[in-house]
Amino acid sequence: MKKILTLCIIYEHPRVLLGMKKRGFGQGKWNGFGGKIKEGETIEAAAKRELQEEAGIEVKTLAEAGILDFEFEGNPEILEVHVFKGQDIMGEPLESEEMEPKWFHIDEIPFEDMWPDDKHWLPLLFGGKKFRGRFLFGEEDSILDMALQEVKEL
Ligand code: 6U4
Repeated sequence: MKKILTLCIIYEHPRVLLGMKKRGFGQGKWNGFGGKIKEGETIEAAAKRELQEEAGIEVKTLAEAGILDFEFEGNPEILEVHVFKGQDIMGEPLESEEMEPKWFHIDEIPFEDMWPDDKHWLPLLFGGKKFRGRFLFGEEDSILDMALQEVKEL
């Protein structure tokens, strides 16, 4: 069972836009913006819609940076997360019911309050690399196993 999700990191050097997730999956963590794909929607269209819904912004430039599979021990469901890098935003980020957006300096990313996989792949995204990865999570979101590699094409 695979569930496809989007995740969008806005990176306009040297600032990075993250959102504090206020509810649902990943609550209490700083994260990119994203969510599920709706029927009939492309993955990129879903990424753009979630940016609008969760942060109130549009982006001129959006490129897929990586694909990550997340698995949870004892759970057959795999989350296939399509990670996008966005820049040239239009509008000011606005708080939504789901997210409180905030700009961070690239040297001050709050990794300790993020999903623990982020510190592994975010540097690749910042460096303009493409990547594929797989993370297996155990209790309290600890990483039990991981594989991550840079790829030429996704
Ligand atoms: P709804 O139904 O909107 O409440 P919710 O349960 O909040 O859904 P949703 O749709 O916001 O979930 O999707 C979860 C988001 O979390 C997606 O953008 C993907 C992201 N995500 C999931 N696992 C992650 C992980 N290990 N690392 C990460 N982001 C992750 O950086």
